Amino acid sequence: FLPHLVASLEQVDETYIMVKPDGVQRGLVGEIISRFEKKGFKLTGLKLFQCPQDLAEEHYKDLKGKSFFPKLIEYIVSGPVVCMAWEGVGVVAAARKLIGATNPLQAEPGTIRGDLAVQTGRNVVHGSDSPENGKREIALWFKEGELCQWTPAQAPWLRE
Ligand code: IDP
Ligand code: MG
Repeated sequence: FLPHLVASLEQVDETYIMVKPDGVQRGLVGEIISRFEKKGFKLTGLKLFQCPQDLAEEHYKDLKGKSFFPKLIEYIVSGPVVCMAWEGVGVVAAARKLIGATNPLQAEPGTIRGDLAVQTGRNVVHGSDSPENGKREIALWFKEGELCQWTPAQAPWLRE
């Protein structure tokens, strides 16, 4: 029982992070990538991409009934996005913390949205909300061969 518990605490997860079109237009790509890089997570996928309508709708399918859904899709396809896959122990929840609340006015200072945005409809960045959605979204946005498995040189300095 105990080894199982320890193993699950140490489980490496994956999350899909995306700089939305406003973040790209505002020149915040480097700043946003930097926050995840400095924290110590591992980048396994990265591309600038013009998202087609059907992919935006599939990505946000759980929000399909919402009144803001059409404007959300219009926003996501309005210009290029930066797609990223990040890996690490606890990366999904930690990335959500780094990103901050959905409404940037409620996001804490120090978070990406808290520091860099003012409106829910222009909140600069996406992050998966569960390990399952992390896997689902990475598979949706990246093709085979676009992801890299590698060992960062700093690995032993990040985790004992
Ligand atoms: P999250 O991005 O913090 O996970 P979700 O509730 O999953 O938030 O919503 C997805 C995205 O839809 C938000 O990041 C935001 O861009 C947009 N959105 C959510 N709620 C609203 C709203 O009330 N008005 C406009 N856009 C919204
Ligand atoms: Mg969400």
